[in-house]
Amino acid sequence: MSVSDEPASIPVTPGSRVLRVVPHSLRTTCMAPPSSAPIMTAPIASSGPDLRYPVGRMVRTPMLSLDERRAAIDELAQAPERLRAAVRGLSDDQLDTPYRPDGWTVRQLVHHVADSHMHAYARVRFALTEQSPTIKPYAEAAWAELADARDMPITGSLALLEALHDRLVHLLRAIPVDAFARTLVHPENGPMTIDALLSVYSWHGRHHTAHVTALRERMRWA
Ligand code: NI
Repeated sequence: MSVSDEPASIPVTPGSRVLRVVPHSLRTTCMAPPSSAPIMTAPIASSGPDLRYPVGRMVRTPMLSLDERRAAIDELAQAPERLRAAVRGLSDDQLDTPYRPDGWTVRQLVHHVADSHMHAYARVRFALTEQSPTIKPYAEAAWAELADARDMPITGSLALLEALHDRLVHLLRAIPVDAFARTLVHPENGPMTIDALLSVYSWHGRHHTAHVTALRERMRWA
């Protein structure tokens, strides 16, 4: 089964929760499983808080208002420093701690955000320079198991994110309003506008940073 790097938007009915049963090979991914995975409902009380979604599930918004777009770009601008602050002072042992049972380690999370946002950077550029190009998904769970993502210091990925976001944010603040309606085609999720990419990736940085801050709180790490 291929692994979608960004999930389809999943409607959440107020007062209800869904528990998605996924193959073990997918459990380390930060993202929801593909829509073909079986779904069963479960009462929230039996499973406790869902550690995977500390800021809620991603909502992909095809068209943002001017204020929403400005806020999303501002969030992208702040994301590298927020992640850097979230991991500041952690030891190697702490960086190698999974953020939840069967989850990625903090180190893998940081490298994953860099992997993911390199795709964001490239995807925006493809959408701006080609006519509705089809982009390449990637197997994010497999990428997170590669040697550099498992073992390397996080300094490189933090610096990479700062450089990527500097360029991406400069670009997004420079393009005309109608450019945000330009599209690319995700082979699994269908057509996506640049606004949709913005809504996805602004959430994505906040999502993984919250994994780290929530872990620090639970573990009572200073
Ligand atoms: Ni992710």
